[in-house]
Amino acid sequence: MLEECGLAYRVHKINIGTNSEQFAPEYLKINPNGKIPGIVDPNGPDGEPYAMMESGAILVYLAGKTGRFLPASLRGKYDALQWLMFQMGGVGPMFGQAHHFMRAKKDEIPYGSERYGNEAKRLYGVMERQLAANEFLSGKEYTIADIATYPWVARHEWHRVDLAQFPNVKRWYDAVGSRPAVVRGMAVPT
Ligand SMILES: N[C@@H](CCC(=O)N[C@@H](CS)C(=O)NCC(=O)O)C(=O)O
Repeated sequence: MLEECGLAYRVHKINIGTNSEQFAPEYLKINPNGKIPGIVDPNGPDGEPYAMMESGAILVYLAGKTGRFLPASLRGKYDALQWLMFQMGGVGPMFGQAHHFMRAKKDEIPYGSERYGNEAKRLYGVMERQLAANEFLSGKEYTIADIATYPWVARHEWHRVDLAQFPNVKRWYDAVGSRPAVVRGMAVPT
């Protein structure tokens, strides 16, 4: 989103693998939930620094700040917010759980892999139907819903989904992934 909007930013890498950096008192002031991402806008709503957690809220904030990627029409706006929340409540947590059971555990727990792997595939089915009828997730426009969802679909191999089975998701994935700002954003922080 920062790349798409051409906003200047500084990246602070937080290693969530050691179970410590995300819980450091300084970081908890930015994200009290101890998770990534978190941002600090030095020029917040009142001109003072403003810290934020929760990627969906951050995207809505940046869309409001820049006037980009959240349609102005009420229908377009609420369509985009629905699909943003679909990511926040479905794609993010379910794919994340699939990764936990399929990748992070030393000894794979088949029940967890099956449960979250099946749920991931079901969510791809929902996106497939939506993208068969629409160019982007919430309609004709590229929005913060697409920006939020793309990085999770970029990990389809981790949750063992073959994009060949979801041709419209694949078409959308290739189109979003070819945007220069997305290429730059996906290369952060390395
Ligand atoms: N709903 C949150 C989810 C944040 C989240 O779960 N972040 C994960 C990485 S994808 C994390 O920081 N995990 C580290 C931990 O739980 O200790 C958002 O969208 O910002």
